[in-house]
This record gives sequence, structure tokens and C-alpha cells, in this order.
Amino acid sequence: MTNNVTVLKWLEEMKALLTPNQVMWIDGSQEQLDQLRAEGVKTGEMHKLNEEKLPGCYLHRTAPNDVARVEDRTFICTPTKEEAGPTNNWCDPQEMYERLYNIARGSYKGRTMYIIPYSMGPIGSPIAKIGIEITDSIYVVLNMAIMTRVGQKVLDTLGDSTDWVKGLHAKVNVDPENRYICHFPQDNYIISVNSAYGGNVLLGKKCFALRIASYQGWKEGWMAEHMLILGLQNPKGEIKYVAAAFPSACGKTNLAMLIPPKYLRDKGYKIWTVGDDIAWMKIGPDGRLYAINPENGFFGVAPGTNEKSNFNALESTKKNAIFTNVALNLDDNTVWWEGLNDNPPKNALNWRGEKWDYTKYDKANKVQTAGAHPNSRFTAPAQNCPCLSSEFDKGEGVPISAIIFGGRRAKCAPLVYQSKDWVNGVFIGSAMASETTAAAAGAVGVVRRDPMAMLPFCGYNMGDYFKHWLEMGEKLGDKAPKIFNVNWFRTDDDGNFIWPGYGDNMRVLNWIIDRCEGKADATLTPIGYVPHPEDIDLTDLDMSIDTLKSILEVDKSIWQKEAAEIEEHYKKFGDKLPAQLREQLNNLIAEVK
Ligand code: OXD
Ligand code: MN
Repeated sequence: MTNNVTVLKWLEEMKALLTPNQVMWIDGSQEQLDQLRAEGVKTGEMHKLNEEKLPGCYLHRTAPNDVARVEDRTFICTPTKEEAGPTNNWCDPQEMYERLYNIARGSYKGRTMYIIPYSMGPIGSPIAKIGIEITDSIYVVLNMAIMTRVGQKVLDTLGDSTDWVKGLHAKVNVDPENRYICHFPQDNYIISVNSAYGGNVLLGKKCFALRIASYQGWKEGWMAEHMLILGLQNPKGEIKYVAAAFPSACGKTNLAMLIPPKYLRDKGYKIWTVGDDIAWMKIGPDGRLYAINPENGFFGVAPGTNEKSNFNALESTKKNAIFTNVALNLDDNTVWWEGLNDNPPKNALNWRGEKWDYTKYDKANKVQTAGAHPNSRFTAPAQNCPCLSSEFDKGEGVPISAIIFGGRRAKCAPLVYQSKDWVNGVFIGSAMASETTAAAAGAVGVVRRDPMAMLPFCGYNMGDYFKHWLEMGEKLGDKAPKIFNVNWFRTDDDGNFIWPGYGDNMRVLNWIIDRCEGKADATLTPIGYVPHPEDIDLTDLDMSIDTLKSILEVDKSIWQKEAAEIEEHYKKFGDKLPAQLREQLNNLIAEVK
């Protein structure tokens, strides 16, 4: 398949280490993927769903101890601890290589070694990059074939270049005690052992497209971010592109595939999806920031996805999709998850594959009682998405007008505000916080600082990452995208969400675009520019202007506490914290006094 000596040499080393029974190159052909699907069904790894209702779709269950990303077992292995920084687990590369090779040694015995050449981004795009993942899991192969562009074409594009990322995945015994997700940025190398859950083993996604790529972007002058990309089309047919960073399971997929309220649809507004999770952004020939989605599919959270919350995502899952850890309806061999509809199957297996009684569901104990795991997923081809942007496959990417940060904050951050300038926007991103979700193992609902939603994904020292953001702003100058912050999650005293969210977020996006075009005024507050309430269009919405005012409010006493927490958060970075950000914090402290 290739004569690339760097590839062949590594594969020889891997064969000697892993001792597979056989080796299979993934060429990207339908025949080969069909053969693997059939084999996955034979071994029980994949369950074929109802061909009439869900053509080409499969269900897979991971081990119950292996259902989410494991941040405490994720390492950045750089020569010094300082390079990995205070927010990453670190280990000396030589020590970690030795430990991982010892775990993986001989573990492919009796198994097949699948070699997956893949491209992150349209093949041949000037922003795309290539990786090779080896794995002993058919589930991984089939998911990678949805999430990335795989096969011979990738190797042809690689030629004899040395610019590619090695990825070794070995299931071993799926032993949580010996589970490691490790990154060696200086060596372009990823090793993942003892897991079979998507975020830990689809190495193109979080491991390459964020952790390794963020390091590459720093070294090469571009950005790899945990951001969706959408195009907002106005009634004149003009499309403006926006990239938005929210922490895991905070609605990136929903925003990326939003359907505007009817009165806006009738006027001709529409959202086009470019990406729902990751953006690679480079300065283009005209000096603007251009973004591609390096992925080729969606690895979305299933629970809560329904016709109303995300029609387009649901449509995307209706053919050639893989479902992981959802419930199986035994009556018609289809899938179900909490929030799909109000009609849980009476005759079903839960995400563990056990007989499931929906009447025992207890919201306080979802993992034990739900049909689908709270972090159950669908893997769906991007081409299935009814609102996929016509620019999706364009290698040069789309020009970004606005960058949006956001998170789940019950109080504090207003519905939307604009940063005073790029540096202030970097400050807002660096101080981002959100209540944790089920996407990562650990407690849910705890507020944690998650700068640019990259806390679990930045492959180097976050102090240097902030500096890189500031430098990108200097390079972009007046062509830099405008930076905003949104919070869909403000709650009332009873804990109910005040803003309706979902399609109604379009009202906020329109204000953001108006600001980019200089069409809307705003009030300057200590934290940035907040909309005049009358500039957020409430047509057809059952919300009073006073309620809207309440979620646009900037409460100085809350922000004093917030500033103190940011101060605490910043201490971690020591000398690596850029002076400009410290200055921003000092300004905030002075202004909210
Ligand atoms: C994801 C995540 O799967 O952020 O996208 O966890
Ligand atoms: Mn994500």
C-alpha cells in the first residue's frame, strides 16, 4: 500500500512487539468494510440493527468500566514536566514508552492488526494532516471509517513525507488499572491501551486532532481548537461563519445543526454545519482566519437527542451509523435512549445488555437505571446531515467572522456578551468555566475552569497556549474574528433554565453577526459589551423583556467572586501566565469593585 520507509519501519517494529496473527491494511473500500462488519457481527462485537428502519446501522456495547474519556489516565509525555504544564498529567517519555510497550507486548496474539491510514481534513487540503492508527478492534476500524477519511488515497497523498502521526491502540484486557491514553508531542506519537471507548481509542479525534495538533499548531503557527463551525445564512443568501468552543456535552452538536425558529426560517435564515467538535484554523492568503473540520463524521452524545432538540443530528443517525451503549428495543431491533421520545421500549436491553425495566428509571442514578448510558453515543457520517455545508469538503476552509466561548453556568455569565477586543477575548476564554458533564469519568455538575474548553485536550503548557492565542491575534490584526461569550444555562431560583435554548439560540447568533457587521449597538460593562435587550429579537417567544433583562444582567457582587476564582485559577500557571492576561484580570477586579 505504501513505500514510505518511515511508515514501514514503524509497522515492522509494531508487528514484532504486538505479534498479531495477521495484518490487514484498511484500503477504504466498501467490500472490505462490509467484510469487517460481517466479522464484527460474528464475534458479537457488533449487533446488526433493523435493516429497514436503520439501514447499515449497528450497536456496540463497551465494557461497563469503559464508557467515557479517562482524564486521570491521559498523559502528555514531554521531556520536561514544564512542557506539559500544570493542567496535564505528565510522565517522562522513556519511562512511559517502556511501561506501555510492556503492557502491549504480545497483546495482538490470536488477533488481527488493522492498519488504518487516515486523513484529518479533506485529503490533500493545505490544513489537513495524516495519521496511521493500528488497532486490534473492528469497532475502532469501523468508527474511524466514519469519523475520518481512510484508505489508499491517504497513503498516496502522504507519499514519502515524514509529516504523519503514529497511533497505537491495543485493547489488551480492557483493564482499568492499566488503562493509559498517552501522547508524545515531540515524536508525533499516540499510544492508547486497555480501553475500547471512542474518545480514548479513535485516535484521530481527541488525541490527534486536539492534543497532538494543538502542539503542532503552536510550533507551526496555526490553531487546533475544541470548536464547532457553522455557517449562518441571511435572507440575502450571504453566509457568515462562526466557530464556538463549549466544554464536552454542552451543546456544540446542537448549535452546529440548529434549525432557526419558524419566523426566521420564513425570512430565509438558515444554519449550515461545517463541524460539531473540532476546528483547525490557519491564516489564509487574505490574512483572515480560515477553519476546516478535520473530522468526517459526528461522535455525538445520544441522550437528549430528539426530533425537537436536534432534528438534523437524529436524521444523521438513520443510516450507516454506529450506536454505542444505547438501549436495544427487542421488539423491532432498533435503538432507544433517554430523551429520544416519551415512549421507552417495554421489551428491551439496557446499555449493559441486560433486560431493562423502564419503570425503574431514577434520574438521580442514571448509570444504574437508564436504558442508555448518559454518555452513550452515535457515530454518524457527516454526509448524512441534512444541513451539511457545501464547504464541508473544501480544503481551504471557511473564513471565520466570530469566535464564541461558552459553558454551563447557572448564575454569573449573561446570555451573551462581546469581548472588548482580542486580548480581552483571550482573557474570557482563559477564564472559562463550566459545570462538568458525563462526557468524562468523574463527578457531574461541579464547576471547573476549562479554558477555551481545552482543559482535557491541550497538548502542551496552557500558559504557552494562552501566549499562542495572543500571538495569533497580533498576526491577524484587524482581520481577527470578534470574540463573544454565551451562556444558555442560566437558571431561576427553582433551578429551571430561563433561556429556551436550541433553535432559539439563533436569536443570539443573529445579534453576534450584527455586531460583527457593525449593525447593533451594545452597552459596555466591566466584562464586555452586553446587548441592548431590544436588540435580541423575541418574536414568537413566550418571554418578557424583563426576563430577558434578568439574563443579560452583570451582577458586580457575583463577578467579584468570579474574579477571585479566576485569580486562584491563574496561580497554577506561575511565570507562564502572559502579563497581558494578568493585566486583564487586574482591570476586571478594579471594575467590579
Ligand atoms: C467529545 C468530548 O466526545 O468532548 O466530543 O468528550
Ligand atoms: Mn468534544
